[in-house]
Amino acid sequence: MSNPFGTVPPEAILAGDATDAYFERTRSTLEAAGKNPHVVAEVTADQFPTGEFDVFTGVKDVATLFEGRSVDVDALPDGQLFDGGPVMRIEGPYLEFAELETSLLGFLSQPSGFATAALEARRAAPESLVLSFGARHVHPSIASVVERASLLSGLDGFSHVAAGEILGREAGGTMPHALMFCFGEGNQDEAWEAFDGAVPEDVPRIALTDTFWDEVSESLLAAETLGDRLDGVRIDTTSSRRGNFRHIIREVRWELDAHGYEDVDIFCSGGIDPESIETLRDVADGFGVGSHITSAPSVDFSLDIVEMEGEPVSKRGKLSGVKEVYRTLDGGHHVALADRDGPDGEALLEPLVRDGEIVREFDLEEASERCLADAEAVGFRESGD
Ligand code: PCP
Repeated sequence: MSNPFGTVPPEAILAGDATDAYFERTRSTLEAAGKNPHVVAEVTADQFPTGEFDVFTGVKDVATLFEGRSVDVDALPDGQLFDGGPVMRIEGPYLEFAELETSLLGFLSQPSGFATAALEARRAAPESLVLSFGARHVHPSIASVVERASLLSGLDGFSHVAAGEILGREAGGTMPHALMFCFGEGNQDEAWEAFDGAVPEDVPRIALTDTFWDEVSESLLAAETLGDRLDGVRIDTTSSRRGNFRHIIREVRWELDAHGYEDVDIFCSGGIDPESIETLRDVADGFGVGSHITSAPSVDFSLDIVEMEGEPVSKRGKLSGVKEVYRTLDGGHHVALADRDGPDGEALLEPLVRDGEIVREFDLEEASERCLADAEAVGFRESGD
């Protein structure tokens, strides 16, 4: 099939063509010089712990990248948190993987950034429904990367349909403002009734109630229109009209309760971030989070050779020698030389590839459980309570 969107195809990535040109020059030079040293390289963001943890993911794609290459790779498990030191170690002849550096860092950096931001949202309201709504902010070819990172970090669901097919999970969602406009102002009840009549029974009846009138009026109208069939209202008030958003949500809750609609939940979306989730979590039942996740900075991973033909080496400012990282008993992250005694705790780097063969299995649910348990262990962005 042709590639109308100009994205780099999987074959180019696997072949090592998705690389920076200087790696191709390096290959030419080393081959001309008859050099192909045995090296150990490590992927690291910060050399020493900084006090800020990030979530590690993308490791499954890196395993696929290295399949069939004569190297050994060790890495943190998918979903593990880290704070300094290596997240991955590659050992073998340098020319077995020189050109892969660009793609392997890309496979790790952006998804780990998405997952870290999603975990911030998750931890801001552990008891609330939190959904990923941000697929529209990224190139569609990586929407599944956003949604997978969101699930890894414990979000309850996501909106992107094709990502759902890839991940084996159904996308969620109810209605956009476009649907409300198609029925028009004054006909909101018709829009919600038509929706209720048209979509499958297992789709929650969440009415969008901020389009034409104030949020209280539309929410009460939705409740009167659908009665017991209404599960909730979604309020996506544009930021310029928000004033005090917490007050608006409390007012909607009050009036729904006052009119006997205590069972109608309130969902918030539009510019929702961990701070607003913390502010709203006691008055709203759920949140749709988009740009906070999709605008997350990539984790600034780099790959460095730390051992050359058995001897420790490093660039200035980096740390030489093969390292191990540990989760200490008090939830700390410790970096040490791998051939020395480590602290009390768990060594975190595990075999991923052995002589070109993938030696690990990947399970998203298991990785998500690991992520949430480790977030608890290290006190990741503890929320105010
Ligand atoms: C919601 C919101 C943002 C979307 C979700 C992502 O869309 O207005 O555009 O949230 P973010 O602000 O956290 O990135 P809808 O209300 O469904 O948008 P529409 O106006 O298309 O109905």
